[in-house]
Amino acid sequence: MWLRCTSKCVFASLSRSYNNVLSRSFNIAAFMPEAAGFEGVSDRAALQEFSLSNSDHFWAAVARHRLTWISPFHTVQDCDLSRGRIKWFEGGKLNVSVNCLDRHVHTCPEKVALIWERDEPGSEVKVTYRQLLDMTCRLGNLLRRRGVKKGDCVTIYMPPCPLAVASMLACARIGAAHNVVFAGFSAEALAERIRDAQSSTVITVNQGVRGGRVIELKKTVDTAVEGCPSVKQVFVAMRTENPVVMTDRDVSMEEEMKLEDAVCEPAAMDSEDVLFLLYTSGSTGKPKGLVHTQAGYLLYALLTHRYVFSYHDGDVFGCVADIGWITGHSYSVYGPLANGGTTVLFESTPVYPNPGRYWEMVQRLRINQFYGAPTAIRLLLKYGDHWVHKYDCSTLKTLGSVGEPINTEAWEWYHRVVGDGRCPVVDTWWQTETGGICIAPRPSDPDAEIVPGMAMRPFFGMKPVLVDGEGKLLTSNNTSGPLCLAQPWPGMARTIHNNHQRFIETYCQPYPGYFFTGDGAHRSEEGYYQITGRLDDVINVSGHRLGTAEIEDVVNHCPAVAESAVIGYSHDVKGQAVYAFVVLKKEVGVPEEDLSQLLKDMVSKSIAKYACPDQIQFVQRLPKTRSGKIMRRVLRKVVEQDLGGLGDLSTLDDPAAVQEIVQGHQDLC
Ligand code: 6R9
Repeated sequence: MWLRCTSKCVFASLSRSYNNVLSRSFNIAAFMPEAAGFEGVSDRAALQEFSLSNSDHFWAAVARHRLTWISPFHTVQDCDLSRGRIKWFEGGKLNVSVNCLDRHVHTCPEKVALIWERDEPGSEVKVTYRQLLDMTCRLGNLLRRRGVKKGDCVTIYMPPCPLAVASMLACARIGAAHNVVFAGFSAEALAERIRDAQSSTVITVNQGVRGGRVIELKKTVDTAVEGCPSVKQVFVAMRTENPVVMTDRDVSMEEEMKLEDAVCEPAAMDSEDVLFLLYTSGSTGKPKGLVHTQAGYLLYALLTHRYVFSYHDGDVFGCVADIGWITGHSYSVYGPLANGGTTVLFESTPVYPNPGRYWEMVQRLRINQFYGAPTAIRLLLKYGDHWVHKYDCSTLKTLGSVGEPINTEAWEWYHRVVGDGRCPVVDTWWQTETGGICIAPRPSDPDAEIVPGMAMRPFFGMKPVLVDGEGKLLTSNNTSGPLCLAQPWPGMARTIHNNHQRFIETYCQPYPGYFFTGDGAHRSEEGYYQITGRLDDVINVSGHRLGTAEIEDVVNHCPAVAESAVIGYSHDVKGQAVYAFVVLKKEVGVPEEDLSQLLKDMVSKSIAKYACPDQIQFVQRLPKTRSGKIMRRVLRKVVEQDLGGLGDLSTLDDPAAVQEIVQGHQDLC
């Protein structure tokens, strides 16, 4: 006993002095040059502490150092979370495209900015900073000449490609906001987003190419704009050589760009002018157009990109998310370009032409940081290790995961097989609303522990908190609750387009004084965070957010349907899949199988393919409370086959409804 105690003490004191040596040899100014001016900060832990207790000082120093300003800001921040007022770097003027392009063109014009990994492996296209600036300026001039003004919002419906990035940056150059809509969304979903954003200009491509298939994107835009009187012009870039029908409204983008000047005066934008809208699902049927502004967003994207992934100059960054999602915005486009990095735009799928695609690409492009979604990792691990081992992935240094919880099996495989046990896996938690990564295992000491499946530690300046049902702070560890962010940060969304009240109600009012994320989390004994999932009616299919109400809205539009309830249930590849309970009107006279197919088609057509229910169960009635609310928790338990966990059914209006549903579910299985 005595011996054990002594040896433990000896070990502890040895490791203390070893740590002292480490922290003495750690050069904080090399790690973060701004920190040289932070009093008493000599290691990462102190830097983290400083970023919270001297938040304004921290963000001001970083903003001055990392961004190129046209004129300096006078106020670091003016935020009141309880009232939904969020302002950063007021008084400052800058241009985001200058920060992403011009300043790197001055120092290294021939450096590769984008590697466009096209659908066909081996056909990648490299675009230098000089070339990307040229494209952006020509397009900026074209937009200006065709009447797009500062403050307008341009909708972009394109797959990941250099012209899509140039479109985003051209908007930023002339002070227009962009609204990128994921090119997998249907015409109806696109139209809804164009209308809400009031865009008069849409940018698209003639066709997309993905997984060896051609996708008629221009046709989808044609259908969408029929229902959008605001649209005056559609710019069409040529992704394939196949001509498409062009109307008076359509503009041949590349041809017109050739006629434009390659110099485009950047607009001087206020820090708080809108940079982009990005629509995401909430718990009602109507998607929310989250608004991000110029300086704060860019600063947060570039800082998280550099520190979470330990991105170094010269590295090739491979984020395989589509540019239609926030991950593509922050980590395929804005973060890497603001850092002067080389970033990959991935057009294909993880299994095209075979399940070795990612790793063959890592080898061919010499990717150093790979950032992807758990759903793809779960899919690939099923195909076996040999698809990874065929390729040389030794360039990899960091592996990132985003979009949904990563289960231990997928995490271990990613770490052991893809990363060869050498690369830290950073499970990054964040949202469209947060603009950039909020909780992740890094930055921290390179040898600091990483627990599989845990997002772990807050980023600089971030203060996650857990609250109880009444909104009281849960201060101890080993506890779970709704996850809130207690301190404003520059990257956060400022509002919901045209609906600030909804912004306040969704994020600011549930727990006054805090930003409510909609997720639940667990804080471990050691103080590490693990995300447990959504607390609202949002489900996560293959890392894509979907509101159950959005799907119900579509299903309920079918004349045969009386009402419906949609829930998410766990799926071993997609994370969650969609399950719809549908009550039909009397005497429909159509076989259920046909109706089931019809409803699936309706959802694909109205939203997107990934929103399609995997299971549709027709029921006589839904379980409801006496006040008429659908008891989704009961439906979830039935689908999870956890009949013992149905919980309190005393408020249930008609207990027979549950029995019927249980029986129907068993028949379906
Ligand atoms: C970046 C992004 C956000 C929602 C978020 C949460 C889930 C994202 C996660 C994660 C567990 C992670 N989510 N990252 N859950 N672990 N590492 O995905 O943005 O599309 O807005 O989705 O995704 O539920 O609230 P977005």
